[in-house]
Amino acid sequence: MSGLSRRQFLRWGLPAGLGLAGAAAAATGKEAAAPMPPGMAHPNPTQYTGARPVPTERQAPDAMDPMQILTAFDYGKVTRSSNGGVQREYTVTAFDLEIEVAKGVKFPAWTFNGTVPGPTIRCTEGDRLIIHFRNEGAHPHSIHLHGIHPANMDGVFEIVPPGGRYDYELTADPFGLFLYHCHVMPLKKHIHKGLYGAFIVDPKTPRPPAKELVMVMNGFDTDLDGKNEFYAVNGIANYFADHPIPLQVGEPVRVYLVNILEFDLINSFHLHGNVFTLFRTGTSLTSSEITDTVMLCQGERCVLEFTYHHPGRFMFHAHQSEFAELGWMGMFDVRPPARTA
Ligand SMILES: [Cu+2]
Repeated sequence: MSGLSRRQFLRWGLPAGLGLAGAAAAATGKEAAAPMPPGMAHPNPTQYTGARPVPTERQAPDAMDPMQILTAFDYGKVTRSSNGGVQREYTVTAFDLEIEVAKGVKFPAWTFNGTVPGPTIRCTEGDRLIIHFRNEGAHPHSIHLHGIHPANMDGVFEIVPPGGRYDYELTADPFGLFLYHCHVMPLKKHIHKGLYGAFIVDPKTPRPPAKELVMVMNGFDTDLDGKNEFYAVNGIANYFADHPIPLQVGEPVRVYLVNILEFDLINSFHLHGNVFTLFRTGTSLTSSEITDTVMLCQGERCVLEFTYHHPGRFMFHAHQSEFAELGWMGMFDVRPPARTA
């Protein structure tokens, strides 16, 4: 994190001696807040409350389902203004939840809406977005979105304490594949514990129709030694090896690929029996490359498009063999083309 540390934020933003509960009171105007550093004023009032976490709209699933995450898009609650503008409202709640990250292996995660990764937030460029964030976890958190937005919507300095709330308001810009994650220090802990998700901004003229899949590449340090014991796509090691993704010969497929893997410098995606058209970051509709392997550092994304020519089972996996062997491996089950009578 460049610029101000959280400690500096607390020092400048609050009367001396106040903790996070005090921060909450100050920000709600119950006590006079000290002046903010330049550029850190809040045109939109924060909703820190400082109250104890009270479960509200928790909708934790019974179990993590990477297949569901693969095709679930949260388009928010849509309202239209008189001039035809689209506003989308999302509710994202952070809370702590033990999840199963490999068969029989539990991990004490910090989640957005009860899954790791959190919901895939989706919209169209130019939409007005309001993300109602509630922190019902035991630690301070935030939502840092990638993309263009005002400084106080960046989720870096406006740290939301347990029991607190914050509304992120922004106009979706530009189109592309982005991500969001908590930006509270120590960052690698808040990310690796599970606070991240994909953020898709569609172009105004939609991409061509395709079967669309979200793959968030992640990992888990289950023994807290600063290294990952398990690697995964959408949160459970080897899930798509045990549950192949059904495709059809001739069917256009689009993968929104996000790398949020902590501790390891790079990650990758390799497709068997095929090549894909690569759109780095998804911010252009012109492809940069046709390949079968792409490498991403943490936070990088790309859109992949491909169509299978042959039926059968085809692997996809990290081309770091170690990652593949520790869970980052899946299968496509490509079925013959549907017969027409
Ligand atoms: Cu956090």
